[in-house]
Amino acid sequence: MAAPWTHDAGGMQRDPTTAARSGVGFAALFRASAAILGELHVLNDVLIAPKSGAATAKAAPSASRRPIEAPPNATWAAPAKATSGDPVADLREAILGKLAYVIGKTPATARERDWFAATALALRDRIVDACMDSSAKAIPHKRVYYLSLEFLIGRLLSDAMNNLGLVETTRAALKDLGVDLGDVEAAEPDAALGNGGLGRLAACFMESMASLSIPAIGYGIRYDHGLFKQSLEDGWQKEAPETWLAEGNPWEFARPESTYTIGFGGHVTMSAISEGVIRRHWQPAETVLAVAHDVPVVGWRGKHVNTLRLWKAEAEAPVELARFNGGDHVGAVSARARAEAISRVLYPSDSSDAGQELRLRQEYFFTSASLQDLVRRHVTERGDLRTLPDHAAIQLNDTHPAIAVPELMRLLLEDHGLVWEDAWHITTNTLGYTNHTLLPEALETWSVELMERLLPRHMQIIYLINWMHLEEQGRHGRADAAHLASVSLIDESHGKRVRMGHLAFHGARRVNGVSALHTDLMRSTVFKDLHALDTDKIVNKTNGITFRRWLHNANPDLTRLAVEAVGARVLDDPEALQGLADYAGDAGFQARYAAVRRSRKEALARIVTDRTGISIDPSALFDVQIKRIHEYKRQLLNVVETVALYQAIKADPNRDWTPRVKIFGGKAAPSYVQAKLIIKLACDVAKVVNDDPDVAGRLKVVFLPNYSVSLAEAIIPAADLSEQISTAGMEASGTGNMKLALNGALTIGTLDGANIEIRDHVGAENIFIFGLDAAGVQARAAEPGYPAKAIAASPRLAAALDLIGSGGFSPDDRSRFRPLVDDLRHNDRYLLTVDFDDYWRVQREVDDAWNKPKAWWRSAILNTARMAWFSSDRSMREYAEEIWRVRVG
Ligand code: 26V
Repeated sequence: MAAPWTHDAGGMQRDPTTAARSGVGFAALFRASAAILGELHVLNDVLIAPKSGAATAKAAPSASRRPIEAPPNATWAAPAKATSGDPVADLREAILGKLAYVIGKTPATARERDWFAATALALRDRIVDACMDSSAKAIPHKRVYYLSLEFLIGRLLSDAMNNLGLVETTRAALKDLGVDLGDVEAAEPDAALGNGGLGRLAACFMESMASLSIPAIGYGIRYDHGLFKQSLEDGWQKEAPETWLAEGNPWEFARPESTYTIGFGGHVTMSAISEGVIRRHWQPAETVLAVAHDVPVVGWRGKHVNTLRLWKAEAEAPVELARFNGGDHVGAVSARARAEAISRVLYPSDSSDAGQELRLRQEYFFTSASLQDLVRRHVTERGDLRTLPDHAAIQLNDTHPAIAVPELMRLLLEDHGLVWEDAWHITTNTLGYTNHTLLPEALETWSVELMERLLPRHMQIIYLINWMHLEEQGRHGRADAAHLASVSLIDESHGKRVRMGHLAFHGARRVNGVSALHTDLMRSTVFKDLHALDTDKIVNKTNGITFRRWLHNANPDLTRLAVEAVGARVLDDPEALQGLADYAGDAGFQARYAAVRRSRKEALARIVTDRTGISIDPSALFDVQIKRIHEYKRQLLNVVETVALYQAIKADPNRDWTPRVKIFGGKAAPSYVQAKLIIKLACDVAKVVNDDPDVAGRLKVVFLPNYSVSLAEAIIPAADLSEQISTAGMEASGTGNMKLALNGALTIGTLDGANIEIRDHVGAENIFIFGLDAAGVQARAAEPGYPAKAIAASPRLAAALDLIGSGGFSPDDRSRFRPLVDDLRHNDRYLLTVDFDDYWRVQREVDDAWNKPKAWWRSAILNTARMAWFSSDRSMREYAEEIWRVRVG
């Protein structure tokens, strides 16, 4: 039966191809997408992958929570239709109308999911009204275009309600209908269109740009399947497909009228257009359509609405009639499957899938569609493409859209007839590039062979750009081979590969790092020689987080406390949080602050019991490490310290140990074997520790499965201690560190990424810093045999490693964790062994500090008070002024 709401303009879209319904597992889903491209020559239940040739160019419920009290007259969103004068009644009627006429249900038959959709649709109308108001204004002088392969949005309902000032109105309207707002919120699936920090940053930036009234469009991919669902089977991570679109997406508007053709493969022809002037034309062998789907992003107080435009891949001809009529029914739809594979699934890791053709297709697909869209808009609005840099700032979120450099050149040269010099001037004055990692294995490169096959015209343009770039070096007397090899856009050291970071760097007007340390390291390491050519190009833009989501929505009780203490202006101006410092030592305020924490910890304890069966004591110290599982983030350091603590408690059970609950959450890339083994170790340690009566009441270990934005919103307000323990120099910034500190968790961390700036803001006495700094890491890593020396010097570390390595936590498979321990003993690239003793020492300082509640809560309050600078509003203002040169407000 067709869905009752089938495709009305602006209505919900039902996606018929969810893996859930077909029962395809995550790995199979992924294989199927790749196989369609001929990358994996396997038989699968979707299609028979072409053998060769065809792949070539030819062819968690939110924590129960009360909202912050709406200030008087807080309904700042205009109602959608003629009003009765009663906002609650109006919204109630609007929700009922959506339920009946769009969802096709009665209140008696509606499920929570239906109420969610009806509520979202009713609120979307209000957003549209606000949007019509803001778009009725003149064409903005300049727009920001934020190109990102990832937007880790999470749920949108509470953001929308809060920014429209409609939390209480919605609650009351639903209550009239016998429906609980909390249940409705919990029915919204997370839009998990990102892996971690980079994708969440893009979502925070979109919210901040809307709140600051910076005209902006975010461009990305509308993946059918976001980041995989993680379950733990006997402690082993298992992946299942995520199906956020299974019941449609009430926030989005399909825009079939904004469809672009994206080419792949083929060849390049030449024509002489006048004496001595040759034009090249790309003749793609294959084309795919990019169809726009818009999600409105409403800013604080509903004053401004921006758009997140996500592209869906579709085939030009869903069925090839000639083949179908010839009896080749499967072949007749193969092009369709191949086209749609592009927006089928988010790549679930940062580097382990490097080099896969489908990934490059995704990158080019969304970059080309976005550039075609913004070029068309500019031509419509302004006529002359030479003024593009005055009216558009295009930000590349990492190198994923770096193909924008040759693509914008191609559009300007081929489609718009500009000469090279003008096209290059426009390109290099419009693009900005943000780098998010310096880890060598994470820096994108593409083989020249693949680029030539998939994007032959772009490869020609890249060669030409590179030729001019290297010529320029010669003119400045820098033609030595080592220098040229270092700045070249092509790495020739192991086969020919295009360095996407170099390409983005060279094509951008400004290049930025995401914390002060990271930016310094960009200048002194990976981009050293490129930096020397133009020392103004690299700038720092320390990351930020949106306080609307990470304080106001995630922790309404704490927000209410802040409003009561320093006034409602704290909702508009995070700097007002500074006023809390006056109360940091006040016993009454401390008690209220601690009570808020206590209630969040009780809520989290319920979630933990629900999902893992483990019961935890809310009066214990909640020690939290939540982030992707990566060796450089050193979850293993935390687990080894847990084991050492376990041994210490057992050896001296009568000491006055500080009760702790170690809480872990995070996903490992499906193919990242070591990371998955670390999860298994954490789970195996948890089993032994939690079952041991000798440590009962002192130590518990929890690994919460399926970490997500929604789960983060429940964990962060409940955290006492925030683990930010990456090897110094390796975490570009971190943003979880900011969310936790803002909510009053004290940080235990290394001098890495934004931790350094957090220390500078909250004060060295309100943070626990340990370990080597980035320079120390560099020096120590150069000393041969450092792990063996460190282990020999630390009996505590040696004992913990012995217990893990000898099967103390894996009696069923005693050698299970040998690979982890052997790697630490002989390799230890992340210097865990070197930092261990200092980490242990500072953890014991944490224990002592926890036992001095007055000082602890003072520090916690000062953390909240002094984190204002880490608002993504501040980041966005800095980008606007120094990179985009666009007006704020
Ligand atoms: C990390 C790793 C770790 C080792 C294996 C290969 C690999 C590949 C990629 C990455 C990170 C990819 C880019 C990224 O997500 N960077 C994150 O960006 C955040 C927002 O700027 C920042 O806060 C994080 O520190 C940074 O890791």
